[in-house]
Amino acid sequence: MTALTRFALAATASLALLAGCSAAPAVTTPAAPAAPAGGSAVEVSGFKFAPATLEVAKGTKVTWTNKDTTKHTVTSGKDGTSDSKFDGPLNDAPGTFSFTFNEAGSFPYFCSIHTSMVGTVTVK
Ligand SMILES: [Cu+2]
Repeated sequence: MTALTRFALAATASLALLAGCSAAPAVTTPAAPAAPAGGSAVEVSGFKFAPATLEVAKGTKVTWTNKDTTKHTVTSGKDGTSDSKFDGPLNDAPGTFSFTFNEAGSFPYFCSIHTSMVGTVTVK
């Protein structure tokens, strides 16, 4: 075996090692956590909350936007009785009210001017 042949064999072996390395499984990057399902915006239009039921993750700030040309409120509670968790005026369009839900649970609300307008925010 000549010195050149030995060098060639060594080089081939090195290449094979390198190839083996690059064929190793790539480290997979975990996918970014998915955003919480559902939006955090409620539109108030035609004397209705839309969506009337909204599901959000704890810590989500929900914003109601009034599209009507009349005032509404976003008042927590049910059957027209406030439970004082939140109570926001919604001036005529484009009035907005926001509330951050930091506790899990089901939070019904209504409009204190038009008590047939009802909605619920469910916090997971
Ligand atoms: Cu109203």
